[in-house]
Amino acid sequence: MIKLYWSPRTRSFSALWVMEETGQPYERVLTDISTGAQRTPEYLAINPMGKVPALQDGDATLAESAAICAYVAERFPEAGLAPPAGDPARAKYLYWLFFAPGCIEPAMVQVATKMEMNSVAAGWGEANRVFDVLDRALQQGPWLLGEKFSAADVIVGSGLNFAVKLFKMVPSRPSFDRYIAACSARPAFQRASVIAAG
Ligand SMILES: N[C@@H](CCC(=O)N[C@@H](CS)C(=O)NCC(=O)O)C(=O)O
Repeated sequence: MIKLYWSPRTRSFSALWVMEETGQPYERVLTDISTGAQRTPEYLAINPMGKVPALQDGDATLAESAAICAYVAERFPEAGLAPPAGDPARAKYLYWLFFAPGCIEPAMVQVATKMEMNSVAAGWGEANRVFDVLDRALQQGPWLLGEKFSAADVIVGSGLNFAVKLFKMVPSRPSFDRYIAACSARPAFQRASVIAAG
């Protein structure tokens, strides 16, 4: 059975949410970062970065929330969380899956730290541009791929929920509020929220 290494109130949320979306059984292995459990030799053998979440599926082991979302979507195709190979919708799916760690995450750090960067050199440009691009995409909705919910919504929705609603780091916008409300209405999101609260 899949093992999901997680810690309460962390980025583990997206991994919990995507597993809950599949409806498949999985074992949750509490790796409480407040106790330093992420720095034991046993856990570092699973994720040498010493970060949660991480996932083990037989001989397959991986970390990084977006990669976990992609892996789980492909592992359980019957859950319909990713357009299949060859489907043109896969282009947008991959775009948003990579946009989350590549642009949204650093934009959130930039907002939180007020870090100044040359926007030509910074891969995400700058925070306002990232949120403007996301805003325009979400104005169409209801999901990033239109009518079809996907694992890209899990990773982008988790990040926005964290940055806009929970931590209020990023100013809200009507499209963000609508999207976060749609994500929060999903039963799998709600189950993951209860688990993630610890
Ligand atoms: N890039 C990683 C980041 C994971 C991450 O930063 N996890 C934090 C909790 S939100 C963590 O494990 N911190 C523990 C530590 O650094 O010791 C991902 O997206 O999964």
